[in-house]
Amino acid sequence: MKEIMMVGAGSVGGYFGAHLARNNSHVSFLLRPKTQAAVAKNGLTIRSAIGESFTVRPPSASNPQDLPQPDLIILGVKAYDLNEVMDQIEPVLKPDTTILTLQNGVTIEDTLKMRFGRERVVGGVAIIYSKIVEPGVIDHYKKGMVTIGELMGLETPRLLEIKDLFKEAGIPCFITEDIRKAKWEKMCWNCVFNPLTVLLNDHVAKALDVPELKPVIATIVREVSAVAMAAHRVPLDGEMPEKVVKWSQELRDIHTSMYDDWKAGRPTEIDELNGYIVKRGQEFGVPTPMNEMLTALIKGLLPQESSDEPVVVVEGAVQQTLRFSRKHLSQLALEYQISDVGRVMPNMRGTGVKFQGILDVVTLQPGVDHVTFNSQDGKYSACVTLEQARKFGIFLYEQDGGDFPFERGGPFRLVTPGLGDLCANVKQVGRIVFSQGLAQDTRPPEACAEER
Ligand SMILES: Nc1nc2c(c(=O)[nH]1)N[C@H]1C(S)=C(S)[C@@H](COP(=O)(O)O)O[C@H]1N2
Ligand SMILES: [Mo]
Repeated sequence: MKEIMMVGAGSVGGYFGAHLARNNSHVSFLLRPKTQAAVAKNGLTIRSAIGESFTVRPPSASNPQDLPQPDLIILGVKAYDLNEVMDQIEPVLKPDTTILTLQNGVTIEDTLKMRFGRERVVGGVAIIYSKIVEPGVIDHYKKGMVTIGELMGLETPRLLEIKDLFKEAGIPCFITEDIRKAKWEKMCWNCVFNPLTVLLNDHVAKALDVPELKPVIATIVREVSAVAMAAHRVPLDGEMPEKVVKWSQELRDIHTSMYDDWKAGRPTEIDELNGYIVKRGQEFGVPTPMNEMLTALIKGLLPQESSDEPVVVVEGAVQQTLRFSRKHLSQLALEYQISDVGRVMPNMRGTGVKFQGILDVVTLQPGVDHVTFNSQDGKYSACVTLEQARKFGIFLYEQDGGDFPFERGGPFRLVTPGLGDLCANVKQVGRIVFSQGLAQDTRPPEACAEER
């Protein structure tokens, strides 16, 4: 296994991939364009709280054809990205390329097997706590080991080879004869602590320390175990609820990957975790009310936008934080839509909506009289009165049926024709914050003339 292709440089792919690449120039990375650009420019950096911090500069590409044809592919991306990744790697598989997955979820190995054949697939479980700080930079907090196994349970030469690769990289790697059971045991833990940390908005410890949650945790695990047996013929230990709690003691102060995804506004793996338990439970007549409730609550809690879709957040003195995507803005009342902003602002081109249209949707708290438009990077803000915003504000969100271009101040730009201050035309608006009284304003003291 000479050429190794790591897919993904997130908390899992980034951490393990960086270690593998450290002393092995044959480790390359298949990445999304944004991450690829960052890794190509600055390398891939691990900042570890418990081990070494380092940067590697591995070959990377967002098209697998641009990388050496792999003997081993390691999947370190989120479970929900599997389909896209399978399409990407298919054309570069050699007859004997092995695919190792380190992803969460108990169906990945089967999905890979159906698509590429059993002989290609090696199952894996990663035990790690790390998170993406920004593309190409991973913070590592705890653990960092893998368990791998053949679907048929044998200890094959390729397993030993993979184990050696990890060993040379300083990553503890264990071989198991029962990779399905290992995956289901992690599934139990994930189905408990991923949703609970999100719903409690806190660390694992919080879930462990509320006495009323003890029986809830046990019920979640028992439902997962029942589905493992009914749908997959994987018998789990009767003591799993106690085991799950025991494993968690040393992870008390962590959040979970679902918590991090949720906080970062990314999609979560709920469909592959509790949602999967519910779905299979229904098929096999296994009641899973607790997992059903968790799935529903997580889905209800999350913004439904995908991570790549730009949104502007509306918050501050409002009853409820709101997020507007381009689609949401285009669906605001027709009477407020400005299909051609050039008519009111001759040097501008694009589609916008009067700020009044956004105001109609937001429920303000009593006394609100100002609103601040903050740029995404937090460096520029303009605070105007509610009346000024209502009267003059136009929020640009589209040009030629696509995103409003970044160079022109997109994806969202405020313009205020008639206000008499060009400096109030905030580019790349990321947050709109309502307040009583003045708030942050970085506009230059001398107003720039409106007409040029
Ligand atoms: N995000 C952001 N928006 C901004 C600024 C800025 O520095 N950052 N400058 C402001 C100022 S002072 C002016 S005069 C106008 C200039 O807009 P223009 O580049 O389209 O002429 O943008 C305003 N919006
Ligand atoms: Mo300005």
